[in-house]
Amino acid sequence: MSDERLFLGLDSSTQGLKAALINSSFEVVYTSALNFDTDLPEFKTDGGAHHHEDGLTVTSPPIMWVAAMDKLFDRMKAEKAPLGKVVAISGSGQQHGSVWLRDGARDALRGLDPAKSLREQMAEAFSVADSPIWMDSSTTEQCLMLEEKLGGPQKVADLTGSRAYERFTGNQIAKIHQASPDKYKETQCISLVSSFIASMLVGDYAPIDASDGSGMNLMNIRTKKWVQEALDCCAPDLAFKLGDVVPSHTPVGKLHAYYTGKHGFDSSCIVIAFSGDNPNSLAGLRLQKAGDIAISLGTSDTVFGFLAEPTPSESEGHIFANPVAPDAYMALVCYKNGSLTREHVRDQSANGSWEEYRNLMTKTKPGNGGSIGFYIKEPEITPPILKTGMFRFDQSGKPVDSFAPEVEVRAVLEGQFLSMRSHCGNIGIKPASILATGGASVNEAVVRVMSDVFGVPVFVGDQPDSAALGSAYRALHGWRCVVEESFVPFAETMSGAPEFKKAVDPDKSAHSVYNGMLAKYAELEKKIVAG
Ligand code: XUL
Repeated sequence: MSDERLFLGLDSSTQGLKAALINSSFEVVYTSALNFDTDLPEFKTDGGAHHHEDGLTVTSPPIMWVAAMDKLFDRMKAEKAPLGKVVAISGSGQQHGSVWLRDGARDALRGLDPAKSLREQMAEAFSVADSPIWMDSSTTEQCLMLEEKLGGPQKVADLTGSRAYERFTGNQIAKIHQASPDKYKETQCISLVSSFIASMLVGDYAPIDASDGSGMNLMNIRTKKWVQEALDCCAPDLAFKLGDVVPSHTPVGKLHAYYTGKHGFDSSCIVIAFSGDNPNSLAGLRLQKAGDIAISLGTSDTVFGFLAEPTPSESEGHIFANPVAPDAYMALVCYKNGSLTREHVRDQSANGSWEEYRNLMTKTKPGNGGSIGFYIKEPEITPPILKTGMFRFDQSGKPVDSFAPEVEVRAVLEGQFLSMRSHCGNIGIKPASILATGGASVNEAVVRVMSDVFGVPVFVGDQPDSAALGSAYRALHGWRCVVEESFVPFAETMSGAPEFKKAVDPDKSAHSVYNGMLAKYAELEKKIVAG
């Protein structure tokens, strides 16, 4: 195995930095992780971030991300990770966060000296010491400005894939430009977290990739070029500071000599463009063609979809450029009411027992006799429902105060998946098969309803650290494209990867019952959204 080639995926997330090394048979041969709060306590972060007093501003010190690289690479070397066999590296960054580099940063990157730490050498590189991250929601004013300038939220969504969102980088840039014009002026390059980590590896400014670039409200998702009107609305000379967008499989340079001497990497190792954590998770979940979708069932539920033709919407989800297929798209739809809401219903109606829950489910039929429920324990994002509560309707659409326990346990699952089907359909997701991941994916009652509502088979498999693993897959994919001197389909690169296990096939008659319920569900939902 001495000539075995390895591929490294790094994931700079909100809370820490992870590494996953895979071989060409997709086996994970080494992993490592560090946590910003506990491994770098001097930055005094909470969950990797600083939450400011206004309750809206959330930032992280970019020098902490630099220090984390020193620490992780030193640890990997000490643990004798076979870094000399790594032929390509790619990676992931929490989406939307920005890194502001001043004049002189490029020289520091180019001249990285293995006798010193990255932290020492990058200490003076930042024009903004506190990078805004995705948890920041302080830019409502800038979002309204952008929507007004571009012709409304749907117009912004049509152009950039999402309506203006507070955490999206363009709005964050506009805020910093307005609040600190001097800092803006001093800035030579604005990177995303993803492209910044890649910059440290290649020792130069690495470009933003199209998939993570879609989380900025600045890039045309179809042409993958900056929308000049959006740039002009945010700040002057922005195109220059952002540089050009590249497809996600692009090699962005050779690994800088800093890492060969210091950590034992081979000098031929290349770096493939880094991307956002959600795009990398799409790759890590091995979604390969239009119609592949994954539903991650966790505290919040997230739907990842691979799609050929998007229909962006001002009211639901995000469309990004696809990280593994330059002509395709990915959709991301997040729900706040996920496992905690399902567990709340289990606790109220099934004595906290999933077994009792499953027994209760057998007492009702798909479609629940026409009863429909909306379980909004937390203010919901998809669709936006701020007023929390449980809203139940009988078969004639009349509000009722409660359901019998056997109706209640079915209503929450049917409601959640009808909502997913309806909103995912609105933005162009047409599932051919579903991969269910996350805690609740082992629950048969849950995957049965999921399969019947969507009318497609459901596969299951837990994929922990999907962003780091997806980065390693993308390193392999990008490397194959370089070796073959042309684009190789991701599916071809991934052939031979382990298959996920099929959990259920849809029941045709149950599916047709759900088809008949969709319109009624959407109509009731409209009423709830309207308050
Ligand atoms: C996606 C988003 C988060 C971050 C978390 O739009 O804001 O998922 O990417 O890392």
